[in-house]
Amino acid sequence: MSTRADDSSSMLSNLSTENRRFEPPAALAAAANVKADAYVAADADRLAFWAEQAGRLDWETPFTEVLDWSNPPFAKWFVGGRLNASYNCVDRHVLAGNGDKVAFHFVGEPGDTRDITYAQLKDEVSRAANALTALGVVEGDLVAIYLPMIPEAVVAMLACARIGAVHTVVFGGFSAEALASRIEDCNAKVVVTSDGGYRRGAPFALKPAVDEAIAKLGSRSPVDHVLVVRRTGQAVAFNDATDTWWHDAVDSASPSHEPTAFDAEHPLYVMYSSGTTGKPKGILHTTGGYLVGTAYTHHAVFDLKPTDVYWCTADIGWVTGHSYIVYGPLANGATQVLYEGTPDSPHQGRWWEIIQRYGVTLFYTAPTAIRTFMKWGRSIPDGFDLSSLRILGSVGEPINPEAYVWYRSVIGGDRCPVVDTWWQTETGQMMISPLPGVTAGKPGSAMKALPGIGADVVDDAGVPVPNGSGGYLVLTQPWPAMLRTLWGDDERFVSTYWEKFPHGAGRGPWYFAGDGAKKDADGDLWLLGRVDDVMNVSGHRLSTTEIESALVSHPRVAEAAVVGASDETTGQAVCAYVILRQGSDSGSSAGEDLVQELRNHVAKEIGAIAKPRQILIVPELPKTRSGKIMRRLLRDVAENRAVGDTTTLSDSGIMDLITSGAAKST
Ligand code: 6R9
Repeated sequence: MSTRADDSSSMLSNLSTENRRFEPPAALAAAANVKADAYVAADADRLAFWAEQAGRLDWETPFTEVLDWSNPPFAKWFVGGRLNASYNCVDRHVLAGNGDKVAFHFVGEPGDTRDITYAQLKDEVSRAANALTALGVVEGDLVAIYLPMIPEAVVAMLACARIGAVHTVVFGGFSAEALASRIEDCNAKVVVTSDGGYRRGAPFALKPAVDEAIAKLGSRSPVDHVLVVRRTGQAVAFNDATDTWWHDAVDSASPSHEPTAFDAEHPLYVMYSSGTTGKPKGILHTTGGYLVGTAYTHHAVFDLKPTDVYWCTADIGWVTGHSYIVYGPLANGATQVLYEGTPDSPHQGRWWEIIQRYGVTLFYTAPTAIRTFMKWGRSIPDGFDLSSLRILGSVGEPINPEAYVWYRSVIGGDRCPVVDTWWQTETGQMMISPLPGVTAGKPGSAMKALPGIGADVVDDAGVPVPNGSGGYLVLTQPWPAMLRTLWGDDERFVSTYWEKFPHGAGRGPWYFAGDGAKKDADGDLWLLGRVDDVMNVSGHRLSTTEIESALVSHPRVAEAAVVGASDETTGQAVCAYVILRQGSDSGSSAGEDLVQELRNHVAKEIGAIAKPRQILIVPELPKTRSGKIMRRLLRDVAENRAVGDTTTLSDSGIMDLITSGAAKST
């Protein structure tokens, strides 16, 4: 984003012309967990509001102060309180008589299924806690978890929390290199892994990457033990000095384990976020505030009722898996689906089949998945009974209005509210989102800050912009699940998030989220993408999100990624990569006409200035494992550079396809 203060209002926009509105269904609104008065209560006394939400948890020792913000940006929430996260997520539900309730309907990709009740989960977590203790893990130790989406991943996380060990989950898709750097940075004593997992119908290996990571670190390796789950049964190299089978250590351990309470600010986990530059940031979350923030938002935004079946499709290695598969939903005693694999294995209706089979009522996924389903066509979901669904969530990227409407109509049968939830690894909990029983949704808008959360859009000087203008998204108040620091790097924590807007109206610094946003005429919020991705074309700031949404609003486009490439005359020029909906031909002769048509379509939707200089029709886009488009790599292609670091790509072959396509078109 440009640094000129007068720039923020020159952002061109087509999104503000969106005028479709979706009122909450009357029955849902009448019975909603959270109603409009929550905003009023939180506005009247924010800290009292959060103190009340803390009452959803069991505290061994009550806290004496809600928030200590005397040394910003270092926050302490629920000061003096003591609790155990694993007890709150598991034991207390069993003690309350819900031991037979299913915690997880696990669905393995090859078709194996397993239902795990809260009572069974308690035994399994207790066994794993005892096994970790036997391996020498004590309070404050770091444990790396490198597993596929299997129940043991959840069990391992909760077992760590139970004994006060700090987990760091590394995506199963990451390389040995990435694993090694995380193990070293956080000094992990134990690694929990598996022989492998299943993806796209085939087994893949994990254990060799752990061996390679440890070998790479050599004498610098902090790892004493590797605990190995047997998932696929493939052959693994076994080092008797360090390696232990999970089924040996855990299955033989006692299923009783007395959890100890820890301070509310005791570290719960470190999650590495691979920014676009520099070494990954180890984002630290602590116990009390994080659990309060995730449990409350899950209760409010998904309106969780005891009979609901909730399914979040995120990987456990992404923060969404931590907050909205493990800690929030389990603290609330939810019944969930946990699915190991991909949406197209063995067929493109796999997810809808799972929803039909388990009667899923609350569904949480990412825009990238929704656009993929749009590309495959509605006849696939139309073949399944999705009538159990009542609320649909979205997270990870801005959801294009067209994708929102498709999701609501095709998946949600025109009856389910869509909750577009904006948040980050750093925020730990949802921050900006509709409430399904309160908000009249606007396709493409995350609407406004949840009760108890302060968000605004400011210009370069930190002054809130008027309605109808854009700028930087900031969070104006501390919140319970906020990151506490970057692991071992307080300085980087302060400089990355808190130095840009240091004097938030005399109330301490405001949190700089790194996202561009806009307030519409009603003051509702539209997220515009990372500020690093904003383009400057002949002095006009253009948001990648808005041009992408204009492209996706064309009936032949399923997905689009837009980047700014340097241009001699305009400073930057708009370059677009487009995936077509299935059935629309992508042959090269039709291609030229279509490209012209799409360029004109953008000009009509936004303005001539936003007309892409170049549009490439591509079969796929480069994405991270959490589904975010890696625009940095597309910028490399657009500017004819060698493609940069691709280690966090979900599929490394994609860049070859795109670069060869780009070469042909020039
Ligand atoms: C939870 C998660 C954070 C970044 C964030 C923003 C983008 C996430 C969004 C969204 C628009 C939404 N983002 N949700 N943008 N609307 N509903 O995604 O965490 O992986 O740390 O990414 O994702 O750019 O700053 P994380």
